[in-house]
Amino acid sequence: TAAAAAGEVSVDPDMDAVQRRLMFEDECILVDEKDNVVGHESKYNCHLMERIESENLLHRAFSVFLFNSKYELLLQQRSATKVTFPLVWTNTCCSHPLYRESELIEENYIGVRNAAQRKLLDELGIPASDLPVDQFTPLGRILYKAPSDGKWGEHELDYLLFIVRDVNMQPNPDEVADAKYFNRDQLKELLRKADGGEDSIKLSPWFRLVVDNFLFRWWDHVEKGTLQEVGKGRLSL
Ligand code: DMA
Ligand code: MN
Repeated sequence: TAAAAAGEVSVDPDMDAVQRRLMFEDECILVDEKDNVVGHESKYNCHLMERIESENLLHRAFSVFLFNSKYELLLQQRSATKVTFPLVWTNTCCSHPLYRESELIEENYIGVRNAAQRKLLDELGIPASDLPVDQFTPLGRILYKAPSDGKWGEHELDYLLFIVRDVNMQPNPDEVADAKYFNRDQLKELLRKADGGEDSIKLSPWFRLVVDNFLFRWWDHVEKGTLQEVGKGRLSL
């Protein structure tokens, strides 16, 4: 309603209008630590540290890692207007499956695949026709909690989806400040810069978790075409 919208504006006067709209329009899926759906809540409330701590709110998310046919990984730098983790470098695309029929389907990970296809178009302008949903390989999911600043943060059960595909893209400046393909050496250079505090390069906490625990091993499987073997029977990390 208009009154609610006015209230929302006065609470966070500096929030970017596009991001504000998504904060209230997007309804995230609340889960327990075993990924059973236990409810739903606005994106806004799901990312308020106070609500996360007081109600132990945990929501379902996904992280896409897209490689081209040269086996380079597409990374993005989040836009300056993102409410959580502005300007950090991270994997290709992250977001949340929403509390709607098409994105709640658990069979064969169809819900998270549909959400991934939706957000790769929204954030990077990659046409859905370049991203058949059956091409996403789910490799696991991670549970993590990470504050962004004092007020905002993440507490997610995050599905990791890998895909090898040459795509067209047209990044959306509301979401993405920069997008670039990295080979292994270029990524290692980025990690060195981030670790050295150089060039004010910051990485997202969830990307860092994946880099430190899985990424380079899984990259071998990307190159060998054996990603299916990684996924087998171990979708809980
Ligand atoms: C949320 O990403 C998901 C993860 C894995 C951090 P996000 O903040 O980019 O979500 P959205 O794109 O919906 O704002
Ligand atoms: Mn989230």
